[in-house]
Amino acid sequence: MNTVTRLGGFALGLVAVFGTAYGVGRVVDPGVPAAEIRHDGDAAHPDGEHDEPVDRLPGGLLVSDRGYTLAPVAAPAGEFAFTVDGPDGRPVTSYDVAHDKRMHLIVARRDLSGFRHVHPDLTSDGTWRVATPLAGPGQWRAFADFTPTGGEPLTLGVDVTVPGELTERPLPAPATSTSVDGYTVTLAGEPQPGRTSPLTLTVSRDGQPVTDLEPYLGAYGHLVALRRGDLAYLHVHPDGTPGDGRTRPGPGVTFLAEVPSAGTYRLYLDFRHGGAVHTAEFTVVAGAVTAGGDPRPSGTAPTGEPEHGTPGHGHN
Ligand SMILES: [Cu+2]
Repeated sequence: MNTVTRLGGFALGLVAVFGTAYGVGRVVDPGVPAAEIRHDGDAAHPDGEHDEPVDRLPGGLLVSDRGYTLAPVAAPAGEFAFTVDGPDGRPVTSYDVAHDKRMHLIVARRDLSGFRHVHPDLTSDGTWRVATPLAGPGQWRAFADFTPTGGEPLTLGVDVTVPGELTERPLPAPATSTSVDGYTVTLAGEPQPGRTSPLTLTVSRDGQPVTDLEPYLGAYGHLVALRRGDLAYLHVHPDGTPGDGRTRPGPGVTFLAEVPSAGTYRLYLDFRHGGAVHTAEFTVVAGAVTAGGDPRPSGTAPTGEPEHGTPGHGHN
């Protein structure tokens, strides 16, 4: 291969990278409908009844959105504190209850380890306080999931560094079964890029199905999904609620997950049994996968990851 050809190949590679970057930029632009994610049901409403975009960007990627800003504040050792500053620049003091709480604080390290889901207390000046869920050194992402009274539901995210010796934890391989606190939890269903798909998590203990799960946050489980690479925080809705006459307290709990792109995700299921909350974690891959294990961009949404080693890109 001569130099000109090699340069040509290099230029093509650059085009591919910039093409991807442009795709990401379009996702960020709130005015571009290409990145809108719609519920499956929209196809059944040609009258336009549900034409409003459900989401323009996954949650948790922004520290400030729609006039609201997540702001950590100084706190005593062992405590984590923050405010949500509203459009007037002052801490918000009035919130709506969603999933049984006015504020859900989720934290995870950037390597997707250390997940915790806690519920801070609001003081009258608008400061949320909680015993710190940041369990040790690392680069953490903190997500505040809330609905300001009179506003829309929001998930804002902010990076928090806990100094100390950092140990990077490798992401566990994809699996459909995991153990936590003596329970075995299995996962059925595959997230599909660009649309809503059901995921069912089934809980057993000592080989016996658990059929007396206790309600937690208005459901028989609470599922959070974070995308590897940027920790996008995904909307996952329980399919059915306790007392609705059809939803049973286990062993299976079904969620409807909206996955915005092909890629690797970490799922965190909080469920309550025996008076305690347990968290089962899974690594899942959405979309087609290459032999090397890297997800390929799907036709429905950009992954934000340039492909390497693809034939024709001239990297030889
Ligand atoms: Cu919560």
